Amino acid sequence: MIHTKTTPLRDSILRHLTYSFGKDPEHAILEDWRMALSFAVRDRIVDAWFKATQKTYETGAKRVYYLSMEFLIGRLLEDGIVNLELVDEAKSALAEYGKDYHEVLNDEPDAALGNGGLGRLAACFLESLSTIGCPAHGYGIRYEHGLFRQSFVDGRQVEMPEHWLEQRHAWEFERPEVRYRIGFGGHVDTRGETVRWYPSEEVEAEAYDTPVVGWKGRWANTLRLWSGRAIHPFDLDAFNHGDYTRAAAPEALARTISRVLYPDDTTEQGKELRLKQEYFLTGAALRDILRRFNNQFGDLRRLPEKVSIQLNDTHPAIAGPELVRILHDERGLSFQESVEIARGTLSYTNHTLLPEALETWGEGLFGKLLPRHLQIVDQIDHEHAKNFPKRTQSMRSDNLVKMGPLSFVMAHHVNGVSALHTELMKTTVFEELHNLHPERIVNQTNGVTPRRWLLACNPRLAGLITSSIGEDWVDDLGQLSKLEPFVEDAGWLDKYSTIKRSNKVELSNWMSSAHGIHADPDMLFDVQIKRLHEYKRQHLNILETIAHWLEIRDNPNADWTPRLKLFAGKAAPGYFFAKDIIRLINDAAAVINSDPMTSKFLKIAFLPNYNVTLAERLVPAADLSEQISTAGKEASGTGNMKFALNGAPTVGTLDGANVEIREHVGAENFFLFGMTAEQVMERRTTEAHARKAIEADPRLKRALDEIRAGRFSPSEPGRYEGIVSNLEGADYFLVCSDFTDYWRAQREVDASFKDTLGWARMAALNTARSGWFSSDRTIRGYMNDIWKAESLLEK
Ligand code: F58
Repeated sequence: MIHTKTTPLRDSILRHLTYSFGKDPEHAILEDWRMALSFAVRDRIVDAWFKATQKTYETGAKRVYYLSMEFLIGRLLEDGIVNLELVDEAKSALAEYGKDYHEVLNDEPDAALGNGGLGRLAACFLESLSTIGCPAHGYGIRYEHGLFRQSFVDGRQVEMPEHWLEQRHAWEFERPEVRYRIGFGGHVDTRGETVRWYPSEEVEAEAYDTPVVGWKGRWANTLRLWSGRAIHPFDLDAFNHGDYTRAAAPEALARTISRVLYPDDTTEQGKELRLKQEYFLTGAALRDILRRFNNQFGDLRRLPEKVSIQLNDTHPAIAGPELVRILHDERGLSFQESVEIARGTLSYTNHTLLPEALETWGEGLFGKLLPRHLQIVDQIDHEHAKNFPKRTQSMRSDNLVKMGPLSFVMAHHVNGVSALHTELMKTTVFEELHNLHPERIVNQTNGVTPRRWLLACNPRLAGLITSSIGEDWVDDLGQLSKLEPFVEDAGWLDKYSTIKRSNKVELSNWMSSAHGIHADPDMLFDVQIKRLHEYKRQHLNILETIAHWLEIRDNPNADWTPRLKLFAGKAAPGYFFAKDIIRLINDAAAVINSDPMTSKFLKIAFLPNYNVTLAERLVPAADLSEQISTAGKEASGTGNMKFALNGAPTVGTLDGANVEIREHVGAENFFLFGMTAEQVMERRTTEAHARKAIEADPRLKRALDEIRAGRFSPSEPGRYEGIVSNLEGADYFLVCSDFTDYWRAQREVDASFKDTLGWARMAALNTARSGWFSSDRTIRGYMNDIWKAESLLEK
């Protein structure tokens, strides 16, 4: 029986439970119910998926390909249910079987195939591409182990492998017929004009497809993830000789390639595997893209007209040389024309200005794994230098292959992810290349999908919005501005604050049952959730918290605004300074939370294992959003947008998209502090800036003294000497220099929060004025300015 829209969900669930999973309702476990519901929902997505594919073929439309090493998609069941508007039906269907909807949703593991913002952005983009009806594929790697699971032991981060596929996964379709051979190493054979690469090692990339459905199920695109397999999985000869390890070796080796997601790129070991992963993804994606193009159009000169490939950071930047290799070496086009076709097809998004995060590869390693590509990079660089003789920024200096300049030269457009970031790209990392190609850099400020980040995660607020202005905001978020008049209505504001309070109660209940953390929902919920990094300055936050605690102790009877400081985030396993910050926050929490003198006014909680699902719990319940990076360092941020949308005003610096958030929500609804990017650069040149800042602020000095004296680590007083001496010394991220102004901004927050109605107004204006931060707007920007692609829903 086919499960169409007309089959009641209740029947589809039972049918799948019975025939797909072989269980009757009496014996089904929670996972069976989750799978049966997922399959029932999936059936309905598949219909839209087929239709979208068919329409793309029929119209011969241009296709967009988003290549990314990360897709942080999180859970998919609720996403499907919400986008197909099946929430009520799913709830009542499960209730008929005596099952709780939320319990069933909570059984789904997070697909954590990404580290942070970059991976989550890719996931929001996929959903928006489907909502808009732009024909698109995401290409990534099907990591067996996603981002590590984090727990705390005595306050320290401990990493454990993540295994999302251990439980059954409902959303992918294995495509054993879609496989490509990906080679590494070997040698290059040149005979006259003919050049051929003969790899010495090959693995197979096998496709797994996940349909991504857009709002109201009008369109669905594909996320195609590659998994590594051996070409000859089993060495029978070795087996027959009793060498079972050698017999299984080819398979084990090939699988290594898609085994784990890289948690950071700071360590040397494993660099080779990372480069292999990047070529594995890119090589497989390009073969697949060209196969599809050939079937439909044939003439490779039309590639830029029919195909747009977006490189999510430099990780798939090998696409440039690989495309040139295929066009030139394998398909016989001239080198020059191959470069032009590749450049007409590729565009590149930069996500960071941090010099240590811009990818480079030692030419030894690069040449060993990809000998032909190294020659091609050299030739591209040579030609570029010939055209621009005064050029100094090469992609081939210091015995390195530099992926930033390579991506820039091989892309028709290069974009930054917020207005400030894009301008800084032009004056810092890509200054010279920008001057040579002034039309190439464009801005596309990031956004987030309103389906997941408001409609699904904050149903109470979504309900109030829909009852106030109708439901069109869901895929036209600018309509939230229609809420502005309601903000003058005290009755409406009261509803708005009641919703925030309910969300806080719900979060408190969850924290208490899941983690034994007891929080009073009347406190100000002050939230900083993101990867741990010195530039994100979680240590500025905890320093201010400690200083504040000491001040409350000095005067425990004053009318302090009660606050709960919430933290969550993972540190890269090899980033020891960041791990020390986590431990300091946990140590400070242990001391401060058990201080009876202050416990009414201040609590700290660091929730373990931050992931998309935890963010979905925290964002709707936040009163205050901490976006406190050193100006000039956070390319955009997207958490900042989720908070503003859900009615948590920002305390933040003029960094990344904070600048644009402040412009949209209004300066009076944003707690600004800190130096500007320009002042930061200037301050770094001031001698002993940190010492001077510490001397000038007794609160800061006291907090640092207490940490140094072991107040939070009595069994090991010197535990945080590294952090304290770093702050007193180099303080590259200017924690000390920004402390005093951060403190001032936080006291302004305290005062504002006391005015309940005023705060509700400010929060509601944040919601009403965040419409611009929808990833639908961002994707339309890419479609118009970069891809020249069209929506097939509007045709
Ligand atoms: C982030 N980058 C930016 N990189 O830091 C953030 O400002 C921006 O909003 C976001 O991209 C989306 O544009 C980011 O998340 C990574 O996670 C790297 C991936 C490769 C390994 C090292 C971390």
